[in-house]
Amino acid sequence: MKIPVYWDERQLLHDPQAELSDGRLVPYAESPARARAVLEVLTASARMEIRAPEPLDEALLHRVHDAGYIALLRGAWADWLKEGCSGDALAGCWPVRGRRDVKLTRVQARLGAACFDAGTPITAHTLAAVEAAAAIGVSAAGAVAQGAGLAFGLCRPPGHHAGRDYMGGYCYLNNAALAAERLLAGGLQRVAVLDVDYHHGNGTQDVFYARPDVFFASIHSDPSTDFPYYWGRVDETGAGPGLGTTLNLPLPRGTQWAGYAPALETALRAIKGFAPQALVISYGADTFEEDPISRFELKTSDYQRMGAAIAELNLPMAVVMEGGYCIGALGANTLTFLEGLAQL
Ligand code: OKP
Ligand code: ZN
Repeated sequence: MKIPVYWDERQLLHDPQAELSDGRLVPYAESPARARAVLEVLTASARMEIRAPEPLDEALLHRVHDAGYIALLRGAWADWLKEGCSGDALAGCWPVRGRRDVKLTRVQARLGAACFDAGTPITAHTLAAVEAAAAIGVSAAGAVAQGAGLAFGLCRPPGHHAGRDYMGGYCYLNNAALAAERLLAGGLQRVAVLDVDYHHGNGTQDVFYARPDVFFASIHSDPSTDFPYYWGRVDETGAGPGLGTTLNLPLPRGTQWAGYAPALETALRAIKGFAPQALVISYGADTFEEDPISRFELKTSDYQRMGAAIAELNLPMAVVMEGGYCIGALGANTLTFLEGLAQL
């Protein structure tokens, strides 16, 4: 059986100009070339079958994201032009913590209240790309709900930093959270999300923080040194009915496979203890040794090990693409991971 790979060309249309990095405006790292590189390698593999996603289910989208936030995303570009702005739509004014809730009309202001960094500019085609990525995440989960043992959503932009009502870190809609909700909508009682991106998946954590039916485990660079800074510490374990269903495993910069493997084993043991019926994997290849914005030191062959270890859970798996910025190795790293998961 071939591995279904969901893809939509519209994801390439999202192409912001620049981002802030160490106080400089630099070319946007989350570029269309990333997705093209992965698509090219997966298309060339006889093990993969490229498929178009199902149209995005509105009810499912509203289960994960706030209606006002969805409306903001959908209207932002037109509102931005109406306000006479010409660059990418990007906030320049943010509410300070504790600022009282005020009614905002200007999109310039509303964007500021709905993002936690300057990494999510909105362009003319961002909405189309973001909705395509969300549909891809849902479709990969749909394939699993219908019996596929493994499906891959080649999502771009990524999603794991996006919360119920906010964007940030290149993410607008949470593709992994949507995938988990799709599995639950298909009749499952318990789903786990394993996030192996270099950066903590704060959006996914927030969406499911008080939920007893979704276990969230993340292995990431220590937030005391790395983005997203305000989430991802070990004492964040869930709240209310979701207490104990969040597991954070921060690792230091410079981590290699020898340091990564035990954390992965800890995450897998905890997931097994939760007894989920399916697994969503937020896959980021920015743990790679040559990643330009990250500081772990995994090698291409380590992704085979990572995939094979996760496959030991013996769960159906919907994988969604998150980060990974070493474009030259992104395709090979992703294919190697999927081959490990499929135990090829
Ligand atoms: C998105 B994903 C760069 C500033 C930080 C944000 C990184 C977002 C990563 N010096 N930029 O988790 O790969
Ligand atoms: Zn990342």
